Amino acid sequence: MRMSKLLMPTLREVPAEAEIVSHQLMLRAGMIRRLAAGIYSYLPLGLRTLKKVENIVREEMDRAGALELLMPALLPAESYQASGRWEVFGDSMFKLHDRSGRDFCLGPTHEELFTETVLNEVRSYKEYPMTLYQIQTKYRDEGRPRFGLMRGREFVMKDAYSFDLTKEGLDKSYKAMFDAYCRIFTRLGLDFTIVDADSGAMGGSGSQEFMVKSPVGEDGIAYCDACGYAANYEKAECIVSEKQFPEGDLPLEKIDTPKAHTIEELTEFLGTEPHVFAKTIIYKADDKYIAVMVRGDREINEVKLKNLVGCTDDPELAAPSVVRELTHAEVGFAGPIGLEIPVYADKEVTFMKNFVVGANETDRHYRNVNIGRDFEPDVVADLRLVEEGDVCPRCGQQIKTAQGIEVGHIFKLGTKYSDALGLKALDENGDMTSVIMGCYGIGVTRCISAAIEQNHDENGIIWPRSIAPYQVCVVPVNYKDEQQTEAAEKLYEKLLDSGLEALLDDRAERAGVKFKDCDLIGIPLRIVVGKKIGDGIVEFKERTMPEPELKSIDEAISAAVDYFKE
Ligand code: 9G3
Repeated sequence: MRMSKLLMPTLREVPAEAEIVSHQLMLRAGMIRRLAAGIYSYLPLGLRTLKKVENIVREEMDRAGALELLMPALLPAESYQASGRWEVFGDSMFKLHDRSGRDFCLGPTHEELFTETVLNEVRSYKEYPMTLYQIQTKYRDEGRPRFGLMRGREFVMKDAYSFDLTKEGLDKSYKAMFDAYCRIFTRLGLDFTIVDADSGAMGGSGSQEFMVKSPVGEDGIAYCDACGYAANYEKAECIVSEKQFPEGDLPLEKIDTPKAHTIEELTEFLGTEPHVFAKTIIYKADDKYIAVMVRGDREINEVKLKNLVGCTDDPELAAPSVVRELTHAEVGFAGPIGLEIPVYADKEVTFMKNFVVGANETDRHYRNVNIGRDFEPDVVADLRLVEEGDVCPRCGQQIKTAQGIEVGHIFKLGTKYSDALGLKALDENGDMTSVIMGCYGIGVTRCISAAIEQNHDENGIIWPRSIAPYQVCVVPVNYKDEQQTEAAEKLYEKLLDSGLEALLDDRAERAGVKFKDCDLIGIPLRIVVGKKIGDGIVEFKERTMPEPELKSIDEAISAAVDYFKE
């Protein structure tokens, strides 16, 4: 492609709207342009990379035996109403009406549609197992779209759905997708970690997320270098870590703690460590209220709480008016003693001795509280958030934490959708049974952002060679020098003839501008045609190499061909 003809509106300055590097560089490199919050146009360079990512996903899904379909994005409400999800996702679902007033939505995900397709089109149980997939634009009206393609309201997802007659079959389909995902993210040049994850609203028997470690990732990861354990922050199992407490069963005392609402104020006032205090937080779980206790130096894990309580909606903090009604005290003085609602305690609370809790009286606390004598929790479970330095639940070594970008998420769904939509088939005993499903997502456009977050420097993008928009760029140093421009043309033609995706920077610009643009858009190889062309020598430079190598024209061509053979 001649760059004098390429629509590549590079920017010198970082647009104010972009907070993270990948978003800044995609705008500066002229890859995408924002149309509205979370909605982007793909200019030529952005579209070329998007298609390369899609094709790698497609190749590996096909290799894994999955069949590609394409579903509509404009969907009648009925499918989601049948599964009960029409209301569940509230404002996140883009809903609209057609001219006759009929309810439609822009598809956010397609469990229902794929289940219906199999229901309508698969005639015999002999056709199972099957895995179907699509690479398609999804729509979700995110409350906080941000970070460019990282969290958009319109984005490209590969979503796959497996259909089996037995649990063993699901395990096999799931493993095939797991292996395909490992190949996909490896080919995309992403350094990824696989973490055990919560299945959330999807239900089912477990899920795993493919995470790209990055400080701008929205998900927390807890992992152990020693044994390879890795889990999403929300799911990570916590081991009790004991702390020092005063010995013996000291007598219970009610004490004045004026205005000591928070841990900090309380420990300051009492001159104790945070861990001597047990927090009691009142939650609304669906239509009931519960008290949740964790040690003062810990945080409550609301995903674990939701899964333990089994509530439909996310548990939320009780309103101050409710707290006052239930505890007869201002917020900040709640405690388990004399409370009328169920008390859920994190395991670590049962190891506390002579500790401090709210007295359910404003400005009053109890100290020297002991479980058994003073109160009994109704439920004891792992309810706290994992922390850096915790003990690994698998091998006992140190847990580390990191942020991650979720680029893939695979679920063992079970029969949630096949039950809801009536997808049944004969099993080996000749009985009609609900088909067992899995679902598997990849954030295709999000992978582009993740690749840049992991591969860039101060000059711009460093594309993994498999998804670079072009592979090699030929740059004549002096566009007024006929010998250089003609040699550059010839070299460019030879590279094309060798099957490479080549750019020729034939713009009437200074060499420095050309070099800067070539680095900014992240082209893996650059071949410079300068004064040495008189001796048949060119400069051959990989994007990550500090200095170019001198090569003959033919050596440069074969080196470029070899570079992309890997
Ligand atoms: C919705 C809306 C937002 C959503 C969903 C549905 C997330 C929704 C979870 C999934 C699960 C899997 C198939 C591919 C793999 C992931 N946000 N999820 O279901 F209606 Cl508005 O999408 N889907």
